[in-house]
Amino acid sequence: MTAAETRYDPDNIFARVLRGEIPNETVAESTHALAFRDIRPQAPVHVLVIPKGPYVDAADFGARASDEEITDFARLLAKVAASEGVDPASGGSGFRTISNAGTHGVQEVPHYHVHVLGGATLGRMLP
Ligand code: D5M
Repeated sequence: MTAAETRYDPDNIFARVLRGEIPNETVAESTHALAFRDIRPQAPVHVLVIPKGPYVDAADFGARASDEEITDFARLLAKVAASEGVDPASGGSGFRTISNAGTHGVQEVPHYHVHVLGGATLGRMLP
């Protein structure tokens, strides 16, 4: 097993969601990814998109996932933005994606996920 694979905790909350041990409110699903509502929503639309594979964060996903998994993940995220009505390309008012990593990123769940936030004007985080 590589160091990156060893770093992945197979009992993290989202691994348990993927195994069906913890219920989730699924929004959309694809071969390699799952989208479900955040349990502590920070905006009217707050969906988490996660790969089904064991990746810790965005860098780990980009380094180890297959092209097929990466494409599938990006396509599911786009599908969620459209189905949640926030994609500007289909008349929505916009959204934000955030992915926290590690200690400085204040990542709570060590399974790669992208937050899709929208449904209201969000506060600016960068100047
Ligand atoms: O944030 C992790 C996010 O995951 C945080 O917004 C709460 C959410 N969360 C935690 N447990 C669950 C379950 N069981 N279902 C749905 N959402 C959940 P981050 O800091 O990016 O790691």
